Amino acid sequence: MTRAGKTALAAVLIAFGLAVAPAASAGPVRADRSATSARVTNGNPSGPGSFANAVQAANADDGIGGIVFDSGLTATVPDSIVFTGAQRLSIDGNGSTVSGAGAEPDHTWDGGLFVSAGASTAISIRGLTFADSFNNGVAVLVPAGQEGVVQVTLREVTVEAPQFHGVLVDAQETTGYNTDDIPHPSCVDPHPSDSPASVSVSLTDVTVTGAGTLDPGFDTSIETGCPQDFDGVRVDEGGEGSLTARIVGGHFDGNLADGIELDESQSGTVAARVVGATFNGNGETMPVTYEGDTVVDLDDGFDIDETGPGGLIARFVNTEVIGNFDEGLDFDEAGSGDVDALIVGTTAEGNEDENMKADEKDAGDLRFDVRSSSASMSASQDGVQVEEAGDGDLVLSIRASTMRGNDGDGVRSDEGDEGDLVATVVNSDLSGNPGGSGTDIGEDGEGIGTVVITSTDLSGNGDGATTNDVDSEILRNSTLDGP
Ligand SMILES: [Ca+2]
Ligand SMILES: [Ca+2]
Ligand SMILES: [Ca+2]
Ligand SMILES: [Ca+2]
Repeated sequence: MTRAGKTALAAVLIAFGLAVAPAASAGPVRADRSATSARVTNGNPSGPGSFANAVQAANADDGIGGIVFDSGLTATVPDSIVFTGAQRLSIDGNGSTVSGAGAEPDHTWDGGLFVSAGASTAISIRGLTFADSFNNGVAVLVPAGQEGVVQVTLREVTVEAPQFHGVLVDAQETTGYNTDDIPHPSCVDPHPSDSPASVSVSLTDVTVTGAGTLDPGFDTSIETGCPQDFDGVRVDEGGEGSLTARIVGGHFDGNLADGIELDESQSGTVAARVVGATFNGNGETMPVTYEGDTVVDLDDGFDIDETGPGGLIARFVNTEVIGNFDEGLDFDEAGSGDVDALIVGTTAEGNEDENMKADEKDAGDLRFDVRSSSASMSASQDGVQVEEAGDGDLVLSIRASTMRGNDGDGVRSDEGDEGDLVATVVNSDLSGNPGGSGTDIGEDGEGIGTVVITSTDLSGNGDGATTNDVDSEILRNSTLDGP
């Protein structure tokens, strides 16, 4: 990239609050200056110089704040390696690999090739590949009662084909690792702890592929009673506290459930900032038996679920979300709080359900702003679908974007209950959605609905521009008819 290009990109990132801040909260965690490091000098499963030995040393001595691999090692890991210390820990892989290949697969998912299960508030890993885990790739299990911010920083980390999640950060008393739609009664979370802590995850040039590569020798849903909901990256935050995820670069492709799922419950906000990453081909989860029925609950490219007081903030820039088996981007907010989504330069195409979807419930507004992006070719749903319910307004803006060839509408928007609607579409191509409308925009309950569509192609749709209870619709320089 040219200097001018970098400057322009930096300006964009700063404008959207995505700049890479030098502050400690965003950068890689460094061990205390006084801390010492343990070295990994061979790939043995145990003994002097092994990865297991280095972690055991850190468990025994909180003065050890770093683990440094020699370069080019492949370390054999037959069982979960668990860090139990409370100190900040930084692992530098120097391009080495830890591998669970050949190990006996686990049947519960609170382990991994590296697990932090103590009270450490900063885990940082760089330059390391986690291959063929018998469990999760990397897991951070936040203990009950943890306070402050638990920061997980991964840089140039690859996770390939773990049996369960690629990266799991669990700080939530979930009812189990259920899929969104199946609260399986017999599914028990192996780590059922909420904590007051917030969780902050920073992933830079991280690749997670093939999460949920299950052992063919047993059926997880039968063994555990749980659906097979294993994501590339899964972050569960419960109790007080918020969830922040910052993702720069990287690939989260071909995972069994979601590419990334962020799940925030009780009080607190969730904020996701994503630049230049891919979330492609995720969500081909397997059928499970639930109440006698076979249920297939397919999953998304990027899924954010927020409940309780607090809002949902999403910033996606220059990102690909293609060919996922459920939605591409799926944002759900409930309880008080707003949804504030800004999507720029992003291609969300060819997903089975909506390419981009936001669902805001209860008190709070929904703002959904799409610029220079594509949400085309949804196989069974709308290109963009946003729904606001309860008190609050809906502000939808589509600029210089393309929503073509979807099975449903190009853009569908529903404002419900009290609150106003303002929808603006400018310089966009919402043509060729023959089974639906170019725009289908409704305002229900009390409130005023305003739609302004300017310089937009609405041709080749089943209906050009559909409105429901909207007070005023203005079409300027736009094409409604024609093939
Ligand atoms: Ca929370
Ligand atoms: Ca909320
Ligand atoms: Ca609302
Ligand atoms: Ca209304």
